[in-house]
Amino acid sequence: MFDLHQSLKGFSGWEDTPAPEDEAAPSPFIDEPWRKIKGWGESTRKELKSEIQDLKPERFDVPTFNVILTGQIAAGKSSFYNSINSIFSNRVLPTKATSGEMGQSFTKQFKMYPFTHNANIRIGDTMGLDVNSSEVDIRNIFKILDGHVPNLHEFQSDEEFLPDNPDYILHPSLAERAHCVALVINANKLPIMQHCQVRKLKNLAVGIINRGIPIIVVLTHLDEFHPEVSEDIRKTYRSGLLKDLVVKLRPMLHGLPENLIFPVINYHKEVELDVGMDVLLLYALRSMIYAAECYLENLTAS
Ligand SMILES: Nc1nc2c(ncn2[C@@H]2O[C@H](COP(=O)(O)OP(=O)(O)O)[C@@H](O)[C@H]2O)c(=O)[nH]1
Ligand SMILES: [Mg+2]
Repeated sequence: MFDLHQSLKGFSGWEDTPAPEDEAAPSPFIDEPWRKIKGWGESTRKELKSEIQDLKPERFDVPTFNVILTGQIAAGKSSFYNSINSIFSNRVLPTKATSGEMGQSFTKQFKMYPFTHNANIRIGDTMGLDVNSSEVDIRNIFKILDGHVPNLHEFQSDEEFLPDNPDYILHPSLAERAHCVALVINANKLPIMQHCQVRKLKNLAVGIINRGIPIIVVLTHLDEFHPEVSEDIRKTYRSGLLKDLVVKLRPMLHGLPENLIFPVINYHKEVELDVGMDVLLLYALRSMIYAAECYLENLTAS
């Protein structure tokens, strides 16, 4: 049987994280939370929502904060977008961004969604990477981040989007570029990720870091990764398993600080909103806009 605890020790695809054989399995819960948040109740949800709704890029020469979702295929990018829309609509919405199995055929399309609950935010849903992705796919993601790709563009498989394409945006303005990248990663798949996939994610991260664009990691499928957490979501930051996962993820993302990594459970089977799920999702979204704000601030200052 697959043993997650055992697998976390070795991290099959993670060349730089060997672990001694006799190390005890990490405790599922620790006494002190490894992250402190304002709370898990209605007042926190309300506060985060109103804060996000008020954020504007008014000090900068751009109409919107542009957040681009990328990462693994089927990690939950479209579901994340749907989940945050559900929270702001006060009910679990039917799928808007293409999600699930059906979404596979559309994963090569780039789509920029307006966020109707705050018109100052746009969220781009992109194809992600999997074992079959090539270097060209990674370069095409960089083209999106750099603003060369128009909304609704369909990438042809294995074809690099180049300036000779009539749709190519040659000189994108800051308003067309990414101001933050959300790397969406399935927490449950991470410990069993293959070398080649880890390498691709690392390459993606290097390219984003080299561009100076901030990265926020969204760790999805927390419910599957640590099922006891989904029974009581307020235990999220007391999960030793999750803490261990975050510690092991950081080197892969070139030492990305822990406070830029956000575990979530996307709406996938629920029919009612859950305040704890919303708090996790809203923290992730708020951090993306904060990061975008910081990025624009730095560009304006320099
Ligand atoms: N259990 C669970 N399933 C999820 C979660 N997020 C997404 N899913 C499911 O994972 C599958 C892929 O999600 P999708 O949003 O289409 O992934 P994308 O390819 O990254 O856009 C769908 O069946 C979702 O319902 C999550 O946090 N927990
Ligand atoms: Mg999708």
